[in-house]
Amino acid sequence: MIFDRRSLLRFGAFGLGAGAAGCDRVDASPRGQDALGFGDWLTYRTQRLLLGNSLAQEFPESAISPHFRPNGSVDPKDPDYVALAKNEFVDWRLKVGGLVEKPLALSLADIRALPARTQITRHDCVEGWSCIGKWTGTQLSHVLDAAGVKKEARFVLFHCADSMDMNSQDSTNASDSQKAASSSGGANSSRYYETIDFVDARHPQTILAYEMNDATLTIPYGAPLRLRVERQLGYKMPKYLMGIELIRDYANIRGGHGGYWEDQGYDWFAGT
Ligand SMILES: Nc1nc2c(c(=O)[nH]1)N[C@H]1C(S)=C(S)[C@@H](COP(=O)(O)O)O[C@H]1N2
Ligand SMILES: [Mo]
Repeated sequence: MIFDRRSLLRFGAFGLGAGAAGCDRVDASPRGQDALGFGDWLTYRTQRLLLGNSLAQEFPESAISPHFRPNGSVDPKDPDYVALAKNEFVDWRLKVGGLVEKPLALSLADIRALPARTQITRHDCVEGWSCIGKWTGTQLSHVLDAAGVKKEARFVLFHCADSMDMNSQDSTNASDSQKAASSSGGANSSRYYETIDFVDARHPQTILAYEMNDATLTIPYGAPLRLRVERQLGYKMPKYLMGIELIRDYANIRGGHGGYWEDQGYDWFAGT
């Protein structure tokens, strides 16, 4: 192919922008043009129009990176997470709630019992590096279907175990226990979180991964469970998952931009 997907996207934004704006068969922007800003909105509409439900490239075993770079949190110090890790996550449960018919609390065994998918994909971090890894997990859609998503839900919110202000060694303004006391949904929490729309949530390569390169997922890479959303940049793939919440809007959650890094100014839509 002459164009990679990024240049196609750029071309699309110039060449098909007006057409995308006039076509309503593709998804509308998540929060409307006003909320996203014109550039983001146009990117979102153009990407969804051009790429639809296309698959991210998958690679052969020989392409797997000998060392996959771990990034962001690599060893969460939050006491509740440390306690779960100490017991090899047997007491860990993935809570599924919000706008669902049937709230769930799934163990790792429950999740491993769901149909599995394995994919070898390239992870692109916004910092400018890429690694190829092999991921095994269950499609997020299986979990969504088990819980029964209510029709008002428009986004999937992921709650993580790791507080981002506990990553740096010199964060001395509050004790660890005080920080751990702020719930993952609280406005003052610094726990990692993310949101995705249903185009990504229902995409076949969007999996809750519990294995990497044929081994149980280890702590640097997000144990016991992390999301893979293969057509998005790395920060859209939360590690250390604790809960999934179905929501109508993310404007009233934390900084209001739909994710930890989005609240620091990154784009909500990080599609490639
Ligand atoms: N919970 C959590 N998830 C996270 C992060 C993080 O710090 N905490 N960092 C993100 C970023 S920026 C990247 S590039 C990837 C890194 O995944 P890896 O450690 O498997 O390379 O995780 C993403 N998910
Ligand atoms: Mo990243």
